[in-house]
Amino acid sequence: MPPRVRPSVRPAATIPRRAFLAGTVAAAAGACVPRGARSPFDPPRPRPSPAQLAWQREERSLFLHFGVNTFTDREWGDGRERPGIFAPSALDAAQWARAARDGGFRSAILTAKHHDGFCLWPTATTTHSVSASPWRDGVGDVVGEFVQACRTTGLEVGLYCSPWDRNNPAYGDSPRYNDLYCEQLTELLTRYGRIAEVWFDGANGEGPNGKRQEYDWPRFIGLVRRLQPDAVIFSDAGPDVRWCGNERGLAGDPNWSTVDPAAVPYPGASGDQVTAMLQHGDPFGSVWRPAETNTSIRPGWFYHPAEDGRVRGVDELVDLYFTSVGRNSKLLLNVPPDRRGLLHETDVTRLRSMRDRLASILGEDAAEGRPVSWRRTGPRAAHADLDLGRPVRVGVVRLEEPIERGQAVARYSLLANDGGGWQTLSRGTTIGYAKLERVEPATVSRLRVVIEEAVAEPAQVRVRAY
Ligand code: FUL
Repeated sequence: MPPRVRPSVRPAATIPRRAFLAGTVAAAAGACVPRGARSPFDPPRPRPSPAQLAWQREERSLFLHFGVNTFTDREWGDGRERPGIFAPSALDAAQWARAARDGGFRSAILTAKHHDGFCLWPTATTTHSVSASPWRDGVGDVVGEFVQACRTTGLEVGLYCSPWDRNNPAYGDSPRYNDLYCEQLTELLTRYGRIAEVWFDGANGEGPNGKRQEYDWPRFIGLVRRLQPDAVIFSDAGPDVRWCGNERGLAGDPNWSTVDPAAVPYPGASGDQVTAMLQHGDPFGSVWRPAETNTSIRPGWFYHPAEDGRVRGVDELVDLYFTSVGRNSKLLLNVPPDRRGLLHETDVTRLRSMRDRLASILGEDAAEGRPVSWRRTGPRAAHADLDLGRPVRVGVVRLEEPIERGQAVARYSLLANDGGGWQTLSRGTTIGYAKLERVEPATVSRLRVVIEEAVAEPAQVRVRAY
């Protein structure tokens, strides 16, 4: 039998994984990477599924928090809201979808049910839904209109259905509520065609019987797999996509798309080790579970008139792109519909300006079509040399690993040459899907990426220069 322990990933000189995760992740990510060739007995390193790959390539997804909280001015409803208060005066999901598309977003995720339990679709599982509201005379379906608008606009569809339900009398009576929740998922995943992402929040509370609800996660995940086999499932614990560990819009640096699944055993798990794993992943993790970076364009997730003057500015939105997509993650930006059922004009304008600004920064790739020479300098080290062919002013460099083959780079330097020798522009840790480096603008004619450490043989890195 081949040895079960892989000497190439557990050499005596490296820091044990627990210590690595305990707090020194950023500093240790490069330092603890083992050297030497992989054993032929090693299992292949994790790679993304086609659905995970498609999910990552969308780069930007719009999050829409909408429901009774929109009308009560709260963030968390207590479940006692009257369905009659849900009365958007001019709901137009096509406006949401256009704003997303015009902002450069390729998918959108709607809160079909938030913690208050109010369902935005006509459900057979409860009377606490749009059917009991005056909107569209009680025959409307927000989920249906949202899905239709996304299809027309060419956006992929995602749905958030909160397991925590502060309205449902069965909540806390664990098997009974799990049955009901599965019925809700079944309605959502069978009535609306293809769903690309199912978003599970880990919030968990007590029901009216004073008991804490025990969610049957394996059952929920199995159901989604059966009904929407091509969807990615998001939660703290994946299984396909993980939370990035904060709601400020900051993916980790380093950020590995591989994780140790045992470190975050269920959605809502907490602790330092959980936070570290969510933020940074694990270079030796056994599963591919990239991080999604969710944050809001406003202070709250739901619309509050008092926050109309506190919508994030364009500079901040562009920064978010750099700290999410630019750190091997995906940006899930929340833009909440208001009481009319429309995205506020300020937010729509900001989305458009964000796209324009990003297009002006990243519109022209000076490296497009230019020759790159890739040279291995060791089993886990390499150089990529890019000849720009002429002196070019460069302020942003985008590096990409071909992640369909996994993620390997743990530490690199970016160098530039203006004819007078090599100067270091920046140093970094992981690359993955994309690493965006904002550098002191300089006129250069050649760029070099020095891969100094990697956890496996690195595949040729793509370099773009703006
Ligand atoms: C959290 C929820 O409690 C918030 O209300 C919001 O939906 C956010 C995206 O997830 O866990």
